Amino acid sequence: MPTYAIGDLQGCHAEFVALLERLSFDPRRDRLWLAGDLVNRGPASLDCLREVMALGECAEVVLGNHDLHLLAVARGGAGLKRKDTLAAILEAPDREALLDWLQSRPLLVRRGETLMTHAGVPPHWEADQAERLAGEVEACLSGERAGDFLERMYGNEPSCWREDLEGIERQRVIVNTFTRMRFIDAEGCLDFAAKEGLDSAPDGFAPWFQFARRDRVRLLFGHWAALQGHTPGSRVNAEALDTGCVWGGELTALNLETGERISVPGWR
Ligand SMILES: [Mn+2]
Repeated sequence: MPTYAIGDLQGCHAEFVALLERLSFDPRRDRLWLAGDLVNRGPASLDCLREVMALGECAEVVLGNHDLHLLAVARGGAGLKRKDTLAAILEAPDREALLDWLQSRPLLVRRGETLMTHAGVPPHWEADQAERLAGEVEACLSGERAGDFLERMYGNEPSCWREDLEGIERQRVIVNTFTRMRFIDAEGCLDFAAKEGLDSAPDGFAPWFQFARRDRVRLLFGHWAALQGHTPGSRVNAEALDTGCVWGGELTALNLETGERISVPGWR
């Protein structure tokens, strides 16, 4: 009963189906972990959502920034952006069921010492704390005032975590960390200005996985296509899953038991 972890689909439905075929994936036997950003930028976000939702209990999914953007547009009053390819979902007859399902996905999945989030887990959050903080935002998304939360979730401030943050400021740092983080500094502050390239880190900032952490948990993450599946200079046990399917790279599955990576060509 293999478990496979796959990075950002971003609407690459045909590639997702091809990868599952390559794996001889059997939902009665195998398990799938998806690192978020199921939708947007690619050609078939609606099909991706339907396909993953139909997998039911055999797929574990965490929310990415594009998934949250979809929810913010549909239910939080946010506007579509020029490059968004979300219209088919917003107009779909099963839209509410798809959005309800998406909104009830977690920010973090944990099995033992393996944790999956969309962007990663910063060194100043140990596994138990990361799980608790993700739970705080998951409670907002499933609560009666989820619409309010989706309206106020966006923003780059505050950019630094402090344990005494409260309310929307606290929730915003948690969301931004788990779904948007790339470069951080030694105090754990997030950068939002740099491009994806590893050489674009501002002074004093470095990729989050280059800072040592006290535990040795295994961290699975997507979000950062420019890494091409690598974590150069890593000082933690982290595995990059986004190999840029929507940008003409590949869609990759990591076999969590054997460590083998299996890829199919991305969208051209
Ligand atoms: Mn992302």
